[in-house]
Amino acid sequence: MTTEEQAEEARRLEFGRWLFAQECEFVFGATTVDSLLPPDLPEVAFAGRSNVGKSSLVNALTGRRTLARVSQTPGRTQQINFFNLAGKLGLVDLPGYGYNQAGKTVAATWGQAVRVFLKGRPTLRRVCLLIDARHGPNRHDIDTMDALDEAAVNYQVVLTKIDKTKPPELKRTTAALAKELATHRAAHPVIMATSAQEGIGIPELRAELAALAEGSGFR
Ligand SMILES: Nc1nc2c(ncn2[C@@H]2O[C@H](COP(=O)(O)OP(=O)(O)OP(=O)(O)O)[C@@H](O)[C@H]2O)c(=O)[nH]1
Ligand SMILES: [Mg+2]
Repeated sequence: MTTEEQAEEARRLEFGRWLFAQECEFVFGATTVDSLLPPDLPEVAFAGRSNVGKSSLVNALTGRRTLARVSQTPGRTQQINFFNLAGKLGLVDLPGYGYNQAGKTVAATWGQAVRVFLKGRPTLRRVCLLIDARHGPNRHDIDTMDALDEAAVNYQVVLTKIDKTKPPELKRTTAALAKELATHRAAHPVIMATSAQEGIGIPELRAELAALAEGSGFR
């Protein structure tokens, strides 16, 4: 990295730190397509299988323990939850896929609302696709990648719970994923490695996402 690139990186990190230290409020939880919040701010959504750590990541990014509800039991988040970060960036915590405790009909409605949201949201700047660093992608994750490719929605893989992996394992998962991502046209090539629990990779992810916020001045 040149000195100039280092200075740019420091500015990105600082802006991310600043933005995510601002007020973040829960706005609305939608369960149906009709009740989605009207598109307004640039948005980042957090998607991935149940229990992968989406709500925990939203809390870690915003430095709040209880903004988004977290649970030991998969299927905790059952709505499309909209958060407003400083009036500059929308954060959207999605219900997980691959598991549900609710009745089938309700689950189908959520699934449909999520699909409509992911495919037709004009303000959606990026989807963070969360994948457990211990397990790598499963069939559902690959299907989601394919659907996002088709909808031309930019997405970035965020590995979660890296505190539970050893470096060689993490390296293997990352290498295999990079190979997979190279075959997906809407995928962002950079894989973020995080632990919401230990705060690892959180400043870097803040910088990455803050660059998408209104008036950030970053690309
Ligand atoms: N060790 C470790 N555990 C984590 C981490 N992030 C989340 N967890 C745990 O994983 C479980 C699920 O976390 P959630 O944030 O509720 O997961 P989610 O993806 O929102 O789940 P759904 O809402 O059910 O789709 C909880 O027990 C968390 O404490 C992490 O970085 N490290
Ligand atoms: Mg959740």
